[in-house]
Amino acid sequence: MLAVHRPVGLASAVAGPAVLNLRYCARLRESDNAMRTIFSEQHRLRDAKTELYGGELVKPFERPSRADMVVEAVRNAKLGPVEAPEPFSMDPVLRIHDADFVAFLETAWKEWSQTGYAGEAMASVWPARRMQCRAPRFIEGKLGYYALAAETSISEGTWEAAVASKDVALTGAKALVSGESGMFSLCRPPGHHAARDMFGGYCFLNNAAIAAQYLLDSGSERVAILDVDFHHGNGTQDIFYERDDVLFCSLHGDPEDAFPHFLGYADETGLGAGMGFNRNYPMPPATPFSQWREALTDALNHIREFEPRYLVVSLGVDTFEHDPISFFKLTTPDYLTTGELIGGLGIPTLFVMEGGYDIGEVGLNAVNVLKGFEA
Ligand code: SP5
Ligand code: ZN
Repeated sequence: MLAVHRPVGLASAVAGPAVLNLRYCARLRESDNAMRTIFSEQHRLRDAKTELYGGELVKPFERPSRADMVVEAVRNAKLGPVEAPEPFSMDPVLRIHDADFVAFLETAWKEWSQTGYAGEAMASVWPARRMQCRAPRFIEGKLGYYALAAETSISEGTWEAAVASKDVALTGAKALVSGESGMFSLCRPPGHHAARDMFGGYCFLNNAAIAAQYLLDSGSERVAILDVDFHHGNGTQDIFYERDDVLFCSLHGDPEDAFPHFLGYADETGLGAGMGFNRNYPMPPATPFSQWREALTDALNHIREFEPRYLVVSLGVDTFEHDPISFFKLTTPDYLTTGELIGGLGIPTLFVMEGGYDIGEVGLNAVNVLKGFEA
């Protein structure tokens, strides 16, 4: 059980007759325990028609109904209030992402639509080995320069949704600074694959990294990031790889077998000042919860030793046994246990939504982590 520091306006509540006071107290206690969810309807602006999957263009796995299912599950579970984000400036984004990359994301759809191509904006050419790594003028070249994978197309509204998503993350982070012990930023599109100058893996702006930096900039010395999405959080790792103020721990499918394939090995432990502040737990196909939980326990021990002021959890539930693009075997009750284990740290925690593609179960699985955390 975490201590709750949320300031509540008691003054007006205690003014009425005694019987009312009692009811008010009960309600206050209830909402004190409740976790607040930040959610933006703007997520729907990210509604790409195509994803490159298995050599075909398919309807994207990362689709609007995901977030709608999660917010519905939050409401059904009476987890707590669902609130809209407040708008932040681009400053916190520019603490993490390069200005030229941000400018590219902002104008990519417009530039692409001016070419007259029929489809959505997709990378098809890269600065591969022994070629020049510089951004060319034409959008087709720029896409390859800034993309880390081809599956993620940029569509109309993608930028606007990504901006709203980082506001969702930042609003949650700000509430932690105000004394909340647990917050849920229901971000969509997700963020953990996005590096300072690359998009891909359904991610554009790295919501978790932006929130973590905001927490540091609010005056905290150390922040830990725990990434439990099925995929390695390559973007987050890359962003903090040479730093000792952010401990990054990621549990994921072995990159030998799983996206993003080119980062996430166990021997990536940090560089320079960041040496020892990056920990990867790659795991093989069909990994069951018993094994995954051992990795989680080890990561949590390292986080405890690090003594962070805040914890950011990149919460993907694509570790689920029936996830259509992943290969772990977690079950719905396992997410309750996961939340309990994370809550056992007693560190103020921001949950940032990442992946999870079993549309029918993504809501319950995500909410179970949050319920477990609060238990
Ligand atoms: C945020 C997040 O979860 N992004 C994941 C992006 C994964 N995109 C590439 C998926 C390639 C899937 N190949 C799966 C083979 C399954 N048979
Ligand atoms: Zn994922």
